[in-house]
Amino acid sequence: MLGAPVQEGAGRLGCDMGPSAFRAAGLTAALEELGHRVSDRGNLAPARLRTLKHPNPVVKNLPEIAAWTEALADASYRMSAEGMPIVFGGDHSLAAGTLSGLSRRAAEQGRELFVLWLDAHPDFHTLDSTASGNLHGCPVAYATGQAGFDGFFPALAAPVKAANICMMGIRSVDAAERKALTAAGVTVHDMRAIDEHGMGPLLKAFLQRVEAANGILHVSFDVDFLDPGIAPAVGTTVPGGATFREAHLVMEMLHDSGLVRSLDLVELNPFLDERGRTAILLVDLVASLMGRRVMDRPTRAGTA
Ligand code: DIR
Ligand code: MN
Ligand code: MN
Repeated sequence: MLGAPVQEGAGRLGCDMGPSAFRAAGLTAALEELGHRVSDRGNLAPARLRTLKHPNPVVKNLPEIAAWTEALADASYRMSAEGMPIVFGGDHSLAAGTLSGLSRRAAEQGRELFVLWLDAHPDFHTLDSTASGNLHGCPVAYATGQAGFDGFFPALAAPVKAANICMMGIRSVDAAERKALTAAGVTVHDMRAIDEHGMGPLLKAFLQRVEAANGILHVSFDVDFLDPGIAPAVGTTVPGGATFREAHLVMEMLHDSGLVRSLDLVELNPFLDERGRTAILLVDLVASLMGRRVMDRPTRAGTA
């Protein structure tokens, strides 16, 4: 695991404390208790800053986010050869780097990278379409090779196929994103779809697609996927998010699938937390993803 204390992509300060909060909430111990061997690589630093000016005047901290993306792409590419990279932030701009490095690795292995994006937001803005200028709203557009990032963000070795992305928990989409998501062919299960069909069946259908394609699965977990009532430590709370059990079910099903090869944990803002409860919930969710369960049951991976 690797901490990425990037906060320049979010609209408010505090995500730089995320890595410390994950550690203080016991992430390492939770994984070791499940029998995993854990190597905490400490916190990453960004690459060297370049002077970058984008014509869209609202864009914030472009040199910083480009430098983080460069370092994260490299780190996640390297870590994916050694085990299962868990990168904890840090705001969601860090996924620009992890998706870039992981898709490069998958392409070299002749496999397709699939992405489960758990978030209130699709983060599908380009540098031209963003209205807030907060670059945590852009990583999916960048990683899928949407136009307008050339010369600003590092070049992609292998873009992620938009059709290989499944988003769940979505409930705050800007107009430009809605159009672009549909055009690109991203699967978006908004909260209404989850209410209507249930988290389990929607996730199951996606996992079956990944398995049929012999794909590699990356999970990108934004704290605001969760309902703010159970997870207050995030700068962009949106009502109507995933419940405690919906979130655990996702993680439990992901574990049983045996398909997950890497994980981002993002947008935890400890400054906004209540006695660490959001950080602790996140650690428990990661434990479910990594095999914690109520009762033994058969799994596809055979790791019961
Ligand atoms: C919001 C993104 N649509 C924006 N907000 C996010 O600022 O462009 N919050 N990603 O987590
Ligand atoms: Mn996000
Ligand atoms: Mn979000």
